[in-house]
Order: sequence, then structure tokens, then C-alpha cells
Amino acid sequence: MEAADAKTAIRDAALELGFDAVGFARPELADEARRNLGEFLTRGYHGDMGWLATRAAERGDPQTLWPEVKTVVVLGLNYAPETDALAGLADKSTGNISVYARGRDYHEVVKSRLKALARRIADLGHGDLKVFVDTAPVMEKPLAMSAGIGWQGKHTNLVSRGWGSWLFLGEIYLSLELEPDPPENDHCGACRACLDACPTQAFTAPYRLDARRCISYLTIEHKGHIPAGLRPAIGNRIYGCDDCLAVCPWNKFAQTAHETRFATHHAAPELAELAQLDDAAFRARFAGTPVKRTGRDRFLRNVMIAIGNSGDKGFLPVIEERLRDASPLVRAMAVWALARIGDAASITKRREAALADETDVDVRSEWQQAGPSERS
Ligand code: B12
Ligand code: SF4
Ligand code: SF4
Repeated sequence: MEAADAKTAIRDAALELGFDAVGFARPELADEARRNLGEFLTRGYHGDMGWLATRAAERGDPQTLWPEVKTVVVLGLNYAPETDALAGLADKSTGNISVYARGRDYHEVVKSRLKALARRIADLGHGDLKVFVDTAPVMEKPLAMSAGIGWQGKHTNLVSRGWGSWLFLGEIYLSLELEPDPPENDHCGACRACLDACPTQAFTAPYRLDARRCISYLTIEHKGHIPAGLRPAIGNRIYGCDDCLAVCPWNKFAQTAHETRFATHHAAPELAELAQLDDAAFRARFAGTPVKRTGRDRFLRNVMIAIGNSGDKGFLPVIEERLRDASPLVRAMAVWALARIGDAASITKRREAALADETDVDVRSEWQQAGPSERS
């Protein structure tokens, strides 16, 4: 089969398997992307995502990851929500889970499709290949831009003219050389809607993100205590954040995802109910979804922050229970929540008792910070 025919066959197979976007790129990144990655890491913008730094050389160069690669096939899968992605932010009695995590884990869905496509390509007899999604050391967005699927918007994610900001990405590296597609141009123009929408001002400039301020990082990747100054802006976002994606004007071209496994199952769970989850109940409830990634303690840390941001005294009994939680992450955020919504007299009493107890370091430190100033 000629290379041009192979390209058509791969594209057709990808679309047939349900991918929404397909593009072909050379296995190289622009020097600028590599330099940017270096500067992002040097500035420490990756926070405690040490894995971004440890395999930076492979991330910055597909041929370092796999020397035989001659072509990168980039695939996009639409996950646009049926309704307003930000509607759940208004109801403070519930937690808002970001769109990508409301249904089946996309890693599984994209990977199983990539594997099916890989089998079809292997049947065409075109040499070796490797399949990657998300967790591999691959800079997926710059490669997707080179492959013509979209451009990296000012919010740093890939925006497509056909699907807006709602595309998952995955790649197949081929040892076969195929003609690359023309790269896509930047169509952000003078727009800055995403930059202005960010609740925590995580963009230090257009196209530049300090992940340490991003709610997605704080609620999913970050393992420790979330800095006190950022907690109020988190609102009821208990897993990820969609604000910068959702305001992108290019979304008007997106159609609701046809992949039913992304349909919403966990969009607006009651905070009071989530705060009661023990480890087994958490795992049972979120099995097969991306939410399971944080584990129960980090998730409940987020839930307690959302409760603290609710301003609703009806949560006081729930907070009371979590003050005795086995996890110091959860206990400390229960203290924070109590300091935000409890009444002054009981807070002062508890604070004094907690400060006298030197055994619970996390709780003590939280009470130290949550002094009277916290309530002013
Ligand atoms: C690490 C990571 C995160 C981190 C950091 C995000 C980031 N923008 O880097 C955190 C946890 C914050 C995150 C959040 C989210 N993520 Co994420 N994430 C990744 C991951 C694993 C690596 C991205 C990476 O290489 N970052 C390093 C930076 C340097 O590279 P970059 O983002 O391409 O940025 C370029 C420029 O914008 C510029 N730049 C950006 N920041 C800075 C800073 C400085 C100082 C400089 C000089 C330059 C610069 O340089 C880069 C190269 O040119 C990718 C999967 C993958 N393997 O690629 C998924 C991925 C990017 N995530 C994805 C998603 C869906 C999300 C969320 C929407 C999830 C959510 N709803 O909560 C949010 C969106 C937040 C946002 N505005 O980016 C999708 C995006 C799909 C798309 N259409 O683009 C990906 C591709 C996963 C996938 N396979 O589908 N993510
Ligand atoms: S995901 Fe949310 S917190 Fe992160 S950059 Fe976008 S708007 Fe800001
Ligand atoms: S919201 Fe505007 S600036 Fe941001 S990615 Fe979309 S078009 Fe670009």
C-alpha cells in the first residue's frame, strides 16, 4: 500500500472507531515548546508533579521516547457536556465535579479505542507502533497543534474549530513515515475570556499557567494541604475545574459527546453525603471514574473546603464528625470549615483546647492560622 493510501486507511479507521479528530505530525516539537517546558519546570510551576520533570527529555522529544518513531498520529475524542458545564457551581449544598470526570474514566475509553486502532494499523502491515494517552511522557497539545487538530489556546489547552475546548487527546507513534498534515494556526485573536474567568488567577500571562494555583492541580494532583489563601476561590469545585474551558467562544461549534460512557453520573453529589464516605464507600462510589485517583482522604479534604465555602450552618454536625477523622488532611480542613461557618464562642473554646494539644500537628497548625482574622 502507498503511504498516501495508508494515511487514508488510518484516518478512515480512526473515524470509524469513533474518534472525532485525526491528524498526522512529524515526531518533533518546536524548539519553543521544549524551551517553554524547561522554563515551566525551572520556575517550579509544576508543583509536586515531579513526574513532569523526571522524564522531561522524553517529553520534549518523541524520538528520545522511542527512537524508531517517524510519524505521530494524534487522535481527539469529543467530551462536550450536554448542559452548561458551570451550572453546578451555584448550588453550594452540592459538590461540582469537572466535566471530564463525571462519567467513565477517559483513560480507559481513549486507550481501548487507541488499541483497537493500533490493531487495525498493524493489520495493514506498516511496521511497529506504540500507543500513548495522558500519563506517558508526551507533550500531547503541541503535537496535536502540529497535526492540525487545533491550536493551544491562551488557557494552554487545545482548542479545535470543530469541537471547541472539549477534546481528549491520545497518540499512536508509528515507525512508518507518512506525510504530515498542515499545522493549525492560533485563532484566539484578542479574546481573553479564559484568562479572566480563572477563579485563582492561575495564568501568569496568556499561554502560561502556574499549575500550583490551578484548581485542577490543587484538587486532584496536590497531595498535601491546599494553601489557605486559595481555598475560598475553590468554591464547591471538589474535583477539577472547567471555568477556563467553558467560557471559550469556540465551544459554540461543539456538539454533545456521542460517547455515552462520558454521560454524567456524578455531576452534583450532595456534600453532606460525600463527607460521610469511608474508604470502601468512596471506592465503590467512584469505581471506573477518574475521581478514584485522589483516594478518599484527598477527596474529603476537597469536600470539607467546599463545605467551608458554603456558608451553611446546616453542615455543622457533619463538620463535627470530620474533626475526629483519622486523616490529618481531613481533620485540618474540618477545622478550616468550622472556622468559616461556626459561631464565634464555640470556635474560641475549641481553638484554645486544640492549641493546648501538641500531639495533632496538622490540626494545631490549622487552628493557629484560623484565628480571629480568618473570620473577618
Ligand atoms: C500536567 C497536566 C495538567 C496539569 C498542568 C496543566 C498544564 N496546562 O500544563 C494540571 C493538573 C493543572 C492539569 C489540568 C487540566 N488538564 Co491536564 N494534563 C497535563 C498533562 C499530563 C501534561 C501537560 C504538560 O505537558 N504541561 C507542561 C506545559 C509546560 O506544557 P503545555 O501545557 O503544553 O503548555 C505550553 C504553552 O502553553 C506554554 N506554557 C504553559 N505554561 C507555561 C509557563 C511558562 C513559564 C512558560 C514559559 C510557558 C508555558 O508552554 C508549553 C509548550 O509550548 C497532559 C497530558 C499530556 N501528556 O500532554 C494533560 C492534559 C493537558 N490535560 C487535559 C485536561 C482535560 C485538563 C483539565 C481541563 C482537567 C479539568 N477539567 O480539571 C485541566 C485544565 C487546566 C488548564 N487550563 O490547563 C487534557 C487537555 C485536552 C486538550 N483539549 O487540550 C490533556 C491533554 C490530557 C488528555 N490526554 O486529554 N493538567
Ligand atoms: S482549570 Fe480553573 S483554576 Fe485551572 S486555569 Fe482553568 S479556570 Fe483556572
Ligand atoms: S477563551 Fe478566548 S483566549 Fe481563551 S482559548 Fe478560547 S478563544 Fe483563546
